[in-house]
Amino acid sequence: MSFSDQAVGVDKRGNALLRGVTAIIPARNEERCIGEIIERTRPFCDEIVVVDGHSTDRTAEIARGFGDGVRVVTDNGKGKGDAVRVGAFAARYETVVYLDADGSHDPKDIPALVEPIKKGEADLVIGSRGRGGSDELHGDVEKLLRMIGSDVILIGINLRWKQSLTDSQNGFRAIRTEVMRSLDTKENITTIEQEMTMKALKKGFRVSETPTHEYARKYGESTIRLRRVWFRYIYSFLKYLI
Ligand SMILES: Nc1nc2c(ncn2[C@@H]2O[C@H](COP(=O)(O)OP(=O)(O)O)[C@@H](O)[C@H]2O)c(=O)[nH]1
Ligand SMILES: [Mg+2]
Repeated sequence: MSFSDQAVGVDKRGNALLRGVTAIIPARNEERCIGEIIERTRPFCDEIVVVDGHSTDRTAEIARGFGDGVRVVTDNGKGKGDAVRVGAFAARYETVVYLDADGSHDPKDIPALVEPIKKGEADLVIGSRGRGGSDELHGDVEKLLRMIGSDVILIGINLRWKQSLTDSQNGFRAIRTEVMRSLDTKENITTIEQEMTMKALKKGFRVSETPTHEYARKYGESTIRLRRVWFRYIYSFLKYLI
């Protein structure tokens, strides 16, 4: 039995929206949260693929313990972007939805992300923190610099492809599996999200967004260090802009 047989996610008219959805959860050393995230995600998809980033804790073991409907694959040890790509090729259903293993994303938002794809109105749907709010984007100098950088990139994307997006970076997003596979993504770190957004637009796919709230990571710390990645954000932005 797939999870969607017991799905609780339905649209306003009571139609099940969730058939054909693989939830992909990149996870590295998230043993404290991964079980809860899997549990909360199962009602909203047919299968879950946990992409383990060579965790040294019990992340993979906990995920495997769920058995049927939860598969664990291992990334190539290059970063979250690589994990996102590996997940897309491991998926068995026609729509994939990405969410983090740290409690930042609420699985209850999955139906809203998937709905425009199921209706044939979009190929990529980004969860917008601009419209849904974030507990992680504001409050210190590093976050301010991150905000400024991501806004500059966002404005560039909107101008280049005549869009009115409010978030080009959020990892919480749904995309048609074959579209994701066709984008030929190259980024190995979190620059994968802007690459995915830009390449989808460049290839003429329909990109839309839906408000989703970003919660503070439940345990531990973000692995992203601005001083190590800022150059890659600017370089890859310019590279895919042309
Ligand atoms: N498979 C895999 N997952 C990763 C890797 N790096 C981060 N993640 C996961 O990607 C998600 C987002 O990472 P996080 O450090 O919270 O980044 P932030 O939310 O942008 O601050 C979390 O679920 C992490 O466990 C990696 O190298 N491989
Ligand atoms: Mg996080």
